[in-house]
Amino acid sequence: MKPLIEMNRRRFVGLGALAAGASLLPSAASAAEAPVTAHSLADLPYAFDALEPHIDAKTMTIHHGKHHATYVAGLNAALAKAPDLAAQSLDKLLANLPSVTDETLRAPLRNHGGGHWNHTFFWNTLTPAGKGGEPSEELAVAIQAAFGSMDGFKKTFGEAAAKRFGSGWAWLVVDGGKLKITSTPNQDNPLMKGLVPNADLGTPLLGLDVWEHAYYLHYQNRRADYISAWWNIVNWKEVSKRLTDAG
Ligand code: MN3
Repeated sequence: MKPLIEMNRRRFVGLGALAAGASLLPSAASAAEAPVTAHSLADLPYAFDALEPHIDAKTMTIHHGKHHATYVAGLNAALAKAPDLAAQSLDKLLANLPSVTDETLRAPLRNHGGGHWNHTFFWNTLTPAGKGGEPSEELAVAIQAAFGSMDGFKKTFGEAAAKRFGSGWAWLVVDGGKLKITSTPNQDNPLMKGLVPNADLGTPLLGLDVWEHAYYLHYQNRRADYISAWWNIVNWKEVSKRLTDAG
């Protein structure tokens, strides 16, 4: 799979760049010793109100500008203490988390790195209603093979999202050419091999954020209504492309 986050990364090398990125860095001295790679928050690929009425503008504004931004800042703060890891793509970093033995480092990388990856993936999974197209033939055939029908797929995926206790995500992944539905707690995701128990891991194609911050302002406790509305804004062109890219 192509690294998702590469396009969002900036490399701070000179003193001028240091000034611009100073708040992300532990100190000018350590950044001057070696180039420090910092992750940044990309703009949404659509306006904050573009997903209405299914996801409201205020939820999108806070979700992106506060929640996602916090994950980016937390990831950069953790990587500032581990410059050897900062050189890796985020995809690789998450896949290699079990090799990070210092739990005080691994926990923020897992929570904030997962949060950054998951939200970037989530924004790109969505598009204004009516613009997402249909699943490609390749994806439609794979859904039929794994779940019997599109309705069967949506039912099983919706159940995984509804049953995730507390905060977490539901996922459609491809693993060895086969589609599977799984869910993860917190900001874990299917890239975190060796860390997530009871999860079917693979290459993520579709992910649904079921943290209350994703829906509570509009839907309050009605997570099921959020899940069913969410299907209206899935970007099937992007999901289909991810299946093709997964090879
Ligand atoms: Mn979220």
